[in-house]
Amino acid sequence: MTGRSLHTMGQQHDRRSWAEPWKIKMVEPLRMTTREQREAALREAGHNTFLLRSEDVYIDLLTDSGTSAMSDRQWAGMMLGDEAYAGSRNYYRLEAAIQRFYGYRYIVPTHQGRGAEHLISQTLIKPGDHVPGNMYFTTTRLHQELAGATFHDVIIDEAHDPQDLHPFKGNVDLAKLAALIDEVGAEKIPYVSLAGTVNMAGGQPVSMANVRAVKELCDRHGIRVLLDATRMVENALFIAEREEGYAGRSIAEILLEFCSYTDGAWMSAKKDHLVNIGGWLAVNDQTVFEELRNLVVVYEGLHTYGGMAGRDMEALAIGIEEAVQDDHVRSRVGQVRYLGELLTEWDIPIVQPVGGHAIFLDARRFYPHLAQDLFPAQTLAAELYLDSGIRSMERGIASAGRNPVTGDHNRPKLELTRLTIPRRVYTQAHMDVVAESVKACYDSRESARGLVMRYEPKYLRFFQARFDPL
Ligand code: P70
Repeated sequence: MTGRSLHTMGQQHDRRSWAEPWKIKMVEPLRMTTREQREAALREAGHNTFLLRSEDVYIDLLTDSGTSAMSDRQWAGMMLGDEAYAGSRNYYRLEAAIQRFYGYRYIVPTHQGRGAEHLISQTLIKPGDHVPGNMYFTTTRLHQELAGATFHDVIIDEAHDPQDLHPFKGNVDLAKLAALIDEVGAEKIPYVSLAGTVNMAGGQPVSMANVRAVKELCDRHGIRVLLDATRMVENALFIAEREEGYAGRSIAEILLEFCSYTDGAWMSAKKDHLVNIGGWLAVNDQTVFEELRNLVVVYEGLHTYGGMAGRDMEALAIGIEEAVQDDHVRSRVGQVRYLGELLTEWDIPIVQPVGGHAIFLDARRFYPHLAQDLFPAQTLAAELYLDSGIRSMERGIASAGRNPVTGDHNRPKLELTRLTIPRRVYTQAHMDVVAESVKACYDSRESARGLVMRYEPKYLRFFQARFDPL
């Protein structure tokens, strides 16, 4: 560790002193395990980190979804739950918060993101339709396919190259989108599925110029632009940092402008919004809203709770406001960047530039001796757990599933292991421990031998698949 010239978080933001904009009021003890215990736990979990018990995990970087720490205000809000079946006061607070910070007119609450994806897909997609998007997301694409659509990746090529330093690797390639419109016809495209940031590309942002251009192109063809707003707050910070004309603008202003170029959004509130459960859908078109509001009662619950308790909606309404505070977003993304800089300093292959919510280890370059069919990223997640009890997630060939027509594996260019940082949960010292464990795995990389899949479920196989070591 000698000779490292790291920027502190303060230096990253041109300030002399800087720290997390919160202090800790309640703690949850962590449990450390022995290597023997971890070997047994991993075997029992079929070498799949989704199947580990949380008790057997030391630092849990599986996901930033539902794992954030709520604030004292959010916990206080939990006591103000109005648990009326219909017309809960908390619903109206939630509706007002979404209207204020995202700018959409009509709101439908759901229990989490995929509930919203299900409703919007079933409402807008007809069998035989085509949905273009800036890289696939697992649940998003599955709901589009289940509704009868074919998904088309129209992200810029740079997004598929972990070493390309493009500042907005989440951007839509307008030529690819225009070519698809020409090929299948605008009437077969119910909407463009735009995500900010792009999870599977490494948490990479979309620029304001790009969303504006996508909107212009789509308006000419009468195609809607719908936003997966799950990590849009983080996207807004990258715009402030990297896009001309946005320096010094607040996260809230940028978020509102970005959303104004879209016709609606779905949200997994378990990320940006600092709650353990929740989601929503929002649109500006009243007819679409009425269909969504009708369908929500079939699958989620009445349209004033959509699967959430009143107290959940209150914590969410408060979380939305906390999520757009500039200091919070800088601290959150700054912590991810700090871990990224440590690993970069040690020449460990990660996706660059570092994205908003996670570090993505590049398992192809980590394990150049492993063929993709031996699940290098899954192997790395297992090795990291064995080394230190840190839990990460595969985002490679296992996550990509199979081609619905040919039945063969989808083989994505990106074969990544994700270290996802929950919001307001871990300290910088935890980040140091994580970096040291990744380094230990990197130093012993030649001994990794890969995995074979012994059990494969039909849907979203990565959640429940089981593997054997080779
Ligand atoms: C993650 C979580 C969820 C998610 C997302 C984006 C960009 C929609 C959703 C769905 C949880 C997850 C989901 C599938 C595989 C692994 C992990 N992402 N859009 O960890 O929202 O989970 O609330 O139904 O990232 O990245 P929800």
